[in-house]
Amino acid sequence: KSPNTSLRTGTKAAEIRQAFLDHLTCSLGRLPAYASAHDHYLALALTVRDHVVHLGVSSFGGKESKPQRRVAYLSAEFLPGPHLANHLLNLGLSETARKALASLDIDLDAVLEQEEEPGLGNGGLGRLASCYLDSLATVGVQSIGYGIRYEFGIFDQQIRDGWQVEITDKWLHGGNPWEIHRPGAARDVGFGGHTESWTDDFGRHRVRWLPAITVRGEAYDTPISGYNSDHIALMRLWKSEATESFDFEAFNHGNYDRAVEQKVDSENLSKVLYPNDSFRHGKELRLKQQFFFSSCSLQDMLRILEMQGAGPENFHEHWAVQLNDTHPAVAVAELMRLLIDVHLLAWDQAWEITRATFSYTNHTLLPEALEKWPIDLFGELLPRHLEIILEINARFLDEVRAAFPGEDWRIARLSIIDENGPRYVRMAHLACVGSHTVNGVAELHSELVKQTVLADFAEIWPEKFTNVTNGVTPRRFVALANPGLSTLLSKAAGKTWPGKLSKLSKLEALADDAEFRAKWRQVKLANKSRLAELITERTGILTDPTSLFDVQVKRIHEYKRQHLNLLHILSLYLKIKRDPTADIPARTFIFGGKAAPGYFLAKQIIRISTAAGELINDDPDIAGRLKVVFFPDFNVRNAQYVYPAADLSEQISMAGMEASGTGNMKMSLNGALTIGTLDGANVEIREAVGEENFFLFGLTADEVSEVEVCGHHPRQHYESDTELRETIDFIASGALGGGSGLFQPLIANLLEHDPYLVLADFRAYGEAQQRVSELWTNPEDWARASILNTARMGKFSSDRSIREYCQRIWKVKPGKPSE
Ligand code: DL6
Repeated sequence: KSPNTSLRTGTKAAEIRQAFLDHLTCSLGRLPAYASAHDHYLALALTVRDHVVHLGVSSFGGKESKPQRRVAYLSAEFLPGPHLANHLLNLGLSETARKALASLDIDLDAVLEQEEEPGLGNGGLGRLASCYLDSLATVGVQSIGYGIRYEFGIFDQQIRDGWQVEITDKWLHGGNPWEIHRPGAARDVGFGGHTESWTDDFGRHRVRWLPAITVRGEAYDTPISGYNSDHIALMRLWKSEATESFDFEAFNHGNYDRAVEQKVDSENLSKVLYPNDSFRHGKELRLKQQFFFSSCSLQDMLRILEMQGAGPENFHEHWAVQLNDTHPAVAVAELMRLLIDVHLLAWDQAWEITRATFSYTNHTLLPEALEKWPIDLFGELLPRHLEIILEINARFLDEVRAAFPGEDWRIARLSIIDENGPRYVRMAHLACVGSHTVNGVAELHSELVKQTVLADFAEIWPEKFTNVTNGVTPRRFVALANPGLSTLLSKAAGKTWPGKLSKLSKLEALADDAEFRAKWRQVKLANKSRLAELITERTGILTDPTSLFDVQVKRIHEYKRQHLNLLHILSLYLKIKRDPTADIPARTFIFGGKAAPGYFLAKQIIRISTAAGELINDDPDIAGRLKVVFFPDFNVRNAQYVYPAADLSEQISMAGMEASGTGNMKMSLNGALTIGTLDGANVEIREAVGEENFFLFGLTADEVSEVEVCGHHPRQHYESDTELRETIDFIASGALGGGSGLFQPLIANLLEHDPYLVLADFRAYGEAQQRVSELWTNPEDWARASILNTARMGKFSSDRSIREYCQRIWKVKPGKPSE
């Protein structure tokens, strides 16, 4: 029976007000008269946390007669965004809290502004993990998202003199009211050392690992609420600490540095998030981070299992463990170690349990992102795990040899150890061999996984491979981010759409209703005005909310081709300069996203977008018809302003490169039309919204492969396309400022290599943009297409994705029946 906490979890405005005041005085030690806005935030957060935790205690509570299988989502990254407003929405308390605070003369919006978001991820992969926790709680699955409590998350981005500058993220500096430290759940994790053999009482050969150092993982829990749900999910993040913080012997000998050495080294482990996405970091600390959180998490699952009165031989019946990309793939070896070395199970039984436990999601085909670790480094840090991996590999390759006699070429390609030159441990191979299911994140991507990076595995185990197309939570990205649209949707499709997104199909009929279209356009215009204000505040640039808001927000990467967009913008600029009467409707081009600090060309792409803005925005000949904005510090909070204001969503990656994309879903759901290639989830979005409501262009993935095989000559495009040549020459001339050499590396890269076929797709992109302009000049037709985009996006709720994982991969039954 759940404890009676009604004093702290009452849902009337007067009760929330009282709980808020109690927290202000009792938890924070503040007199209301002297409380700051940040104190108000902390007090309201603690008030709301009580509600969420109370739900958690009930939903995770006690011993069940037959324990359900739980889901553990292992992810090195999470990007939850600000929690407070989202919990209020999920609990149905937004308006009551507003009233409660208003009675104290406090404005809820000002309080919400105080929250610092946890930037514990780089981009799509981390945000997806957070959407999935939201949906796990919503559909009612007992689940824990395990990760790392980085002290410094993704850097804050500032733009200075047009360039990206990275500023340390200090998300914990004002305190974190959401997390609960669980000292009782702390686990120790070893590194280095050696292994030794011993014989058990039954005369069996055993191995034990004697690590050289041990680090303690401290557990910090953040409850994640679900929409209109009595379940919560937990995000359990591990912080590294020293097992012994102070070496008195060293201190007594006058060596202070040595006395705290272990503390410093241990704490470094969870200090900072590596700020690269789509690029593997061959750094020892990164491998340490991966093992640290994987080991803490598996040990925690075993601890919970024991509390439930079950043994390690039942592990797979109690836990479904999802590997979010290969970052936690070492967990395969760690579970084997825990089962055979610590719990003394036999190898075969342990291997069966391991394979029945894990499943693995691939999120990228980019070769530079596929993780592999030098075998020497791996062996030094994790000697026992290397032994286990070699044993897994030897047994696996024996099976392959038996099934495919005489086909030795398979062995080298399938092996977990890359032996082409210096030896590496291939983490995707380990994840694949150690999992019962492998999935990609959109239909096209899942096919490409089978044809490329894991082709040899797909050939021997075709049944292991499947697809689960990504999804996004409509709570945060529509209900919360776009209140105007939400009101309209609730009137048109009923109030249940945030939990049942397919209900949006009811809007279809209204696309032909002129009155509804007018309301639709009003909402969009209001969102654009809200963003325009923010743009002016952050950049000083004035934009016209009635112009077409053309948005490309995502990590900056060559494969995403922000530079294709910029070439098009500059070609429009030159067109107007040549012919001021040219028929080009007013557009505001909005860019946003972070570049990995060491990725030079990505930083050049940011610089060229700011340079384009400096050139175009105040040019009297352009007279405000084109504006270019680089919106700094794109994060979850800022995204909630940007997505609802987009008219056009730029999803223009080279086909075959973007595994799925999720920004594409968020914008289309908010009524943006997409200009895009047949890449990732674009393919399915286009199928859903109708090809007439999507601006398609560019080479297909097959055509890209063909070009790659036959070789390509970017200079031919440059020479044969006058508009392209003039645009490139214009950039090379130094007309964007900074001298003619400033963008030389970018230009040389395009003309000599063009690895992502920007020049090859330039013409088709320009033509698609021309179709965009034409439709835009007919606002009624545009509004109709915009409504149909929203109406037909029901499939892309993360609730649907999670139900698919539950049914097809985890074999777990959600508490809430499906729509
Ligand atoms: O699946 C989530 C997200 C996809 O939507 C993006 O298309 C993909 O680029 C991203 N992948 C990564 C790569 N990280 N690693 N490894 O972030 O995943």
